[in-house]
Amino acid sequence: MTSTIYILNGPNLNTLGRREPAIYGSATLADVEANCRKAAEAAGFGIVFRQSNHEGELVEWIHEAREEAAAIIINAGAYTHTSLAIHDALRYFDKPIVEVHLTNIHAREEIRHKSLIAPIALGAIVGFGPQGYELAITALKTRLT
Ligand code: DHK
Repeated sequence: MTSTIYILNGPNLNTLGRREPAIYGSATLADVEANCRKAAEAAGFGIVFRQSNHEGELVEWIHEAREEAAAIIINAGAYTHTSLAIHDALRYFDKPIVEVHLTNIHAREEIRHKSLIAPIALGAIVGFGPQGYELAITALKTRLT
């Protein structure tokens, strides 16, 4: 079985470190990726780490992951709250999914409380900033080995 994890990031996460740092923090997406690479190496996983501002591209990557990945870690950004297309693609993935958010979406505006990913995820890690991605990798280590 493959030991690759796809780590997918949705819209605006390319601006991490510059966008509303009081909310999203000062780490950049490159920092998050570097931390993920370290954590994945320690856990014995390879990772594919990507970001897109386009819903359809995220859907295509989820389809690709069905063939290539043992699990998906996803921060779908605002699409978390709106995208039935991403929800449907993740249902078809049929392997463990961990939802990650930098912020505690439940403590923010009501529109962010609803996640279309949560009902089909193994679990969700929210509110721990970039560390959430590392916690997700650790959780998958337990689940997949
Ligand atoms: C990131 C975003 O871009 C928002 O649209 C979500 C999420 C929350 C985060 O906390 O990582 O509502």
